[in-house]
Amino acid sequence: MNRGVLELIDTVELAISRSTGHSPRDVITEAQRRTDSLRNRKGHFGDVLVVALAGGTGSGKSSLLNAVAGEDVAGVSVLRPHTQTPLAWIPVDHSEGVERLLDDLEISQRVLQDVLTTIAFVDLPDIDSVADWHRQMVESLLPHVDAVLWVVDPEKYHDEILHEDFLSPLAAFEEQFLFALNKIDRLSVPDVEVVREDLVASLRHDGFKQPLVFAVAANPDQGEAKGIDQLLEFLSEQVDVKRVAIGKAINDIGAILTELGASAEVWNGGFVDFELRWHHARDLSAEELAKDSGAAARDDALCRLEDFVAALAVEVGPTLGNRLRQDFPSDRIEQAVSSGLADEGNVAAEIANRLEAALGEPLHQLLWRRASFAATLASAVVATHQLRARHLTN
Ligand SMILES: Nc1nc2c(ncn2[C@@H]2O[C@H](COP(=O)(O)OP(=O)(O)OP(=O)(O)O)[C@@H](O)[C@H]2O)c(=O)[nH]1
Ligand SMILES: [Mg+2]
Repeated sequence: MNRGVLELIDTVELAISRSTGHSPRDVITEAQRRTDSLRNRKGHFGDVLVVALAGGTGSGKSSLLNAVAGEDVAGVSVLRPHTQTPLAWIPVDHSEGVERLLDDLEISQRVLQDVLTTIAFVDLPDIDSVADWHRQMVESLLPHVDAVLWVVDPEKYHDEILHEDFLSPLAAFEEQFLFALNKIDRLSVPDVEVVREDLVASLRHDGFKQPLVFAVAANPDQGEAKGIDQLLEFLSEQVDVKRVAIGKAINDIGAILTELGASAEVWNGGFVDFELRWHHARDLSAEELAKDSGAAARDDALCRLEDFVAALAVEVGPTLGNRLRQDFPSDRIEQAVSSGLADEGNVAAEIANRLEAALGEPLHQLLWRRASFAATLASAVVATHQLRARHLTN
């Protein structure tokens, strides 16, 4: 799915770039604006919700992944730091888009899972001890993943590096951030809420408006993990939210294409018999002029060719129509007729050749550009229908 939507956006952009001169300028500008906003949409453009786990060393990122998985997929250790290279835990049945995303992020450790069919987790090394792990890395992750789950523990949730180097400068990405206060088994029950509120307060201080904090115990010293179900419940709701957003994006692409096509009147296919009709008008004029090059015959030829251009201008819609009228005014057509009769003893074939060079070729070029625009548009429309069908059946 990921690949589908992004490739479709590429095709839409190609259609937009080819629409110049065929669709009105304001329609093109609006189509470009809407396409840009689709491209700038945050997160992974696919049917799997991709969540990255970030945080300080020992906060419990790998333990959280293991708790979600119900088995040990990620190495956990009391020795710090532990996770050295990122690990992706992805649904067995994932789209090619997920592979591409992991390739882009250079994540080669991939564990396939059939526990959560629509959620993938990426366990990252800690933010404080890996030498080249810096804020830019989180920033570069953000357009690819749907969410970053920051895992903190009750001892280090005030950590300066975490707040000053990461969270505060990235507060604008609040929509994509979630927080897990881990190791709540180390706190008394009333203290869990106190610490949670204190964390919320420091996140507000960092610039977050409504930070979302889940209290969990991924790997408690005693007993079962806590709070994982609530976290997963929330993430599955996000899967639905995301599906709706992608459905909207596909519909929006459909609307952009329809408007581009309608404003250029390319749907009626009225220009496809151009060659045939042009040859007819050209050859008939050439034959008559070869027989008689007097003023009346010239007027007849002029009228026939003018009618041809005028009819074409109506069929190709207002934008290209105006261009045709502008580029092929009466005096240009008159000149073409005169140039067709430049030599003494003209024969029809030669006149036809000269009419072809003076009118046929330039008209052909304009229409060829329109045909390639129409073809790009048509293939994008077909791809949109296919994608919508796939999205609805998924
Ligand atoms: N008491 C308690 N200990 C936990 C909990 N979650 C994790 N731990 C312990 O915390 C330690 C660190 O856990 P990890 O999961 O390796 O932490 P990490 O964030 O992946 O650390 P790095 O890979 O170094 O970044 C381990 O000894 C875990 O057993 C929890 O909920 N409660
Ligand atoms: Mg780890």
